[in-house]
Amino acid sequence: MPLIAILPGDGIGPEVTAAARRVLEAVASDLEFAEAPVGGAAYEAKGHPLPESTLDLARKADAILFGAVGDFRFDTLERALRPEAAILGLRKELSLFANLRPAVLFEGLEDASALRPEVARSIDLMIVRELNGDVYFGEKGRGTTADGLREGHDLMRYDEGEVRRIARVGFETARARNGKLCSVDKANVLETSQLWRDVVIEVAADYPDIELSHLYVDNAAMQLVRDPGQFDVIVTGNLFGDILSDQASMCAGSIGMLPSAALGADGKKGMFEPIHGSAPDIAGQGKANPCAAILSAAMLLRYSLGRGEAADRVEQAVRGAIADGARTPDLGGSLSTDAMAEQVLERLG
Ligand code: GGG
Repeated sequence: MPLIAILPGDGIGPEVTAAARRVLEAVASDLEFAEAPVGGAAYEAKGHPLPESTLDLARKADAILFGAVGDFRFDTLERALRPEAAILGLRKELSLFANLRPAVLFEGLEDASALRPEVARSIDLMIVRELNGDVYFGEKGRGTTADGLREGHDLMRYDEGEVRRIARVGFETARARNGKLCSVDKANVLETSQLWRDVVIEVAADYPDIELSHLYVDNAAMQLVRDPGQFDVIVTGNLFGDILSDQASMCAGSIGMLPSAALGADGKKGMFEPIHGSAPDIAGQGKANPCAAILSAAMLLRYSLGRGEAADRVEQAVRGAIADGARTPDLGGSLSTDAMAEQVLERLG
């Protein structure tokens, strides 16, 4: 019986993971679920955002369904105790280095997109974001300058092994899609990005069938809104991928629509979560869009459990609900989180 760890987290995390769990239960009757606190909820309950018991569950589970972490109430805590430390800790502890973030405009969402409808319609891309390196994990600190000014720093760092393994995921993902890979960096300014580009070009020798291009991140951000149809797969670092995927989500209608999978070397065991955060301003009001969490559950079925057919059913049910006009407030509608989940469940047949 596959064990699914549910880590709901903070804010709207519990609402959207509950909806996604209902969908998983509807398409797979043989799953075992175990829930554990994470983020601010875990800090409040156990004094740490990623308690050992939560990490143990995550280690032994076949897959993790994660909600969201973050709450302004914990803004004054030291970094290691803030809710966000949990998500970084899980990714690092479980060596989940490859983050797949699909951005697709579903039929009917042209009006919700930040782009003109004819441009929005061309969005169908996959962002492959590196998750274990970059400024998120480089040496950090605070100090004082010689002039007595307060100083802060986060080291941006990658080694060639880290770049090579994510580049391979990028090329393999492009091979499974439409054969185009765009590597995004800032190689005109950053040493890490020059290394990134060198290594991506080396790896490209093993993928002569893939059309490789390079863009600086500022240009990539601009191209995403100008002509998103030019992108098939984007491979990029941790920070750039975090920012570009939020941008891509608004091109696709709402940040409430984008799921993600964080995978390790086997491409199987993973942590699946909506790309959105905890949105404490709307928590507990039934206003959150559960689609990103439900689509993350579909990715869990596909990657961790190898159940492509069930994953297709879930994705079709979300597409169907959206095409038929089901809308939460972020999409300009008034359906509650649960009512949106019902629309999806009804279409699972
Ligand atoms: N579900 C995504 C989430 O909770 N995001 C909050 C967060 O800490 N994000 C940092 C990141 O994704 O690197």
